[in-house]
Amino acid sequence: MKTKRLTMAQALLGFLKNQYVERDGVEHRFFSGVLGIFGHGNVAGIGQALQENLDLPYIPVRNEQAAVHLACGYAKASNRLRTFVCTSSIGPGATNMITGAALATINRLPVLLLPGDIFARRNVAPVLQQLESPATQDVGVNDCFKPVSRYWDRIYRPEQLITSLPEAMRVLTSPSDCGAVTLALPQDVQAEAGDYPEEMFRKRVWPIRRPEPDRASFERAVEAIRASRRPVLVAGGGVLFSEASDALKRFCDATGIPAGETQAGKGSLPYDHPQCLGAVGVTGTLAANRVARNADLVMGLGTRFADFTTASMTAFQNPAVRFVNINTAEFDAFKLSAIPVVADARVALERLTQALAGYRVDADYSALVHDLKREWEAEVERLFHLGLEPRPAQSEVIGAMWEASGPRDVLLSAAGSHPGDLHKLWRTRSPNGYHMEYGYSCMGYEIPGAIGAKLADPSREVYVFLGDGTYLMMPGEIVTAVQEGVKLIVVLVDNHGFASIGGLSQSLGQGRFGTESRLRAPATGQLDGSFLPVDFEANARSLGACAIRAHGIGEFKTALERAKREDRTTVIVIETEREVRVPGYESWWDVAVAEVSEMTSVRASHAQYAEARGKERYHLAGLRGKEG
Ligand SMILES: Cc1ncc(C[n+]2csc(CCOP(=O)(O)OP(=O)(O)O)c2C)c(N)n1
Ligand SMILES: [Mg+2]
Repeated sequence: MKTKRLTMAQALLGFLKNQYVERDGVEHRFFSGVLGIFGHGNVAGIGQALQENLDLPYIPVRNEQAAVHLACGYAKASNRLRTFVCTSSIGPGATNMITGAALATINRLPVLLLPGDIFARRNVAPVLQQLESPATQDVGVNDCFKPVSRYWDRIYRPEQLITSLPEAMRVLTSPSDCGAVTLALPQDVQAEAGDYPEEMFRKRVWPIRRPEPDRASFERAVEAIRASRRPVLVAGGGVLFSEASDALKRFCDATGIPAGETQAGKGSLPYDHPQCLGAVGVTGTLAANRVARNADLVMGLGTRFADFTTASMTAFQNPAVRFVNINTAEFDAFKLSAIPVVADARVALERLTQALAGYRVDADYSALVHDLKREWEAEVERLFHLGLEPRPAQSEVIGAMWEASGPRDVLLSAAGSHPGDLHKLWRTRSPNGYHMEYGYSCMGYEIPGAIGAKLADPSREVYVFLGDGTYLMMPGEIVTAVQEGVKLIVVLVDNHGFASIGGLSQSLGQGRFGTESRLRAPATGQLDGSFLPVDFEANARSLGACAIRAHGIGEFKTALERAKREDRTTVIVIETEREVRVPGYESWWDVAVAEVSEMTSVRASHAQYAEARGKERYHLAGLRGKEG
């Protein structure tokens, strides 16, 4: 066997830069570079190896958490066909990545994390930033990555790379198991030399499979769909990952079945497709929620049925409702006692369209879908043009942004009141035109995630929509956007605090306690003084962005036009009327209310809560036998 003498870090990068994936006959280099921050735990190992491998570009970020968000944004916008590697020092640099790892795994996005780790050799322990244990020497902070990683390993000896890396690649490229992969790299081992087989550094192409459905489940699914009179599709993120939008369109055209969309699946169909009902669930449209409530068959397509989709198990109220789930992950396919079709979305849709030839929903149902959709579009128009002065409602800001954007532009957001409003109101015109991180709904994802989305496709304008609260979590990544010459249009909605959680608090009888951005007033000792004097415009400008403050919708529209002409990241700050919110549409979300309280408002809220919970259902009937 021919070998090459390299440090573990040199061997690792030598391997990673030669990994490719292939789907539908198209090849992609899987890792586009390495993101991170150097410290003593990686500078001599990975840092040195990066210098010798400049064809794997190194991109410094401002916070390790943001590195993982950036990689996730990139992977999501690339339909999981490409990603980044993230390197960190040991200790706090490493643990900063844990939130990102959870986000990746929950959203089923491939990211490779390489936290530095304490000395394997141990004789100099405890090293700077080492967590010690009196019970064992075999534990450290990187063990915290285990529950949030789909694959986790620690490389104690240089040759362990040779068997660990193929496992990491298997998981990262798996359509069903993908998520964060963590390889903890002790800082001494990173720099240690070993003899690595040359074979390890040859180009390797990993197939991204499109699994076919098994015959028995498929036939049962076809039978169930043919027998249904009020079927509805729930399109999840799997549709986009599978690039199944055209297949979905053909399926809907042929069968007349309408489709609601989850946050991750929004944009699976263009908003103006006659059977696109838009958002479904807690943040759903009236059209989708009404259709879902009465459906006798729900086809879950690439969805994991999170509580926002099932409206905390209240969305599907037809006593006879049954589920057919199409998913690459067996785990998701079996949810809600569905007929499990473990398969790729595109393949399954193509097969189903053929097998269902001659089936079509009746004219009454199509007419109902048509009417509900028309009513919904009128509601969106109303919310886009409320005409509030001097401060517009958030829905008007969304409307102006939508009107300014082009059909291929990307809207990106993650947490606050924005996911709910955008899920309902944004009119997605092309696949991946709506990029919402709502698996983890992580404040701070927006700016780094958007850098990732923009790097994935620089030809698309990326609009970032975020709140004052979420902006303050990670404004520093504007610096990374400037560094990389990445242009984003960031719309910062200032409503002086957490309008979303404030609204929730209010609805629970808690009067917005602790959710407004206010000074502590000396008179009361409470946070009930005037609004915090944060100058967001100056903040964004100080980080290198172009910054504009817009007063009212007219100025906001002008600012958007200017932002479109700018060639660098532009932040537009607009204050909104926080009391005017987009309502819910016949839906419910289970947030447990205090069962006992001194406060009458909380007691009243609990009484309503107990009643609403009565609508929550178990869906157990699907898999029972014929006699059942
Ligand atoms: C990292 C993180 N911490 C806390 C939360 C809980 N949370 C969800 S929305 C929100 C407030 C967001 O405030 P802002 O960005 O101003 O948006 P607004 O609610 O005003 O629309 C909070 C604290 C979260 N989603 N992520
Ligand atoms: Mg806010």
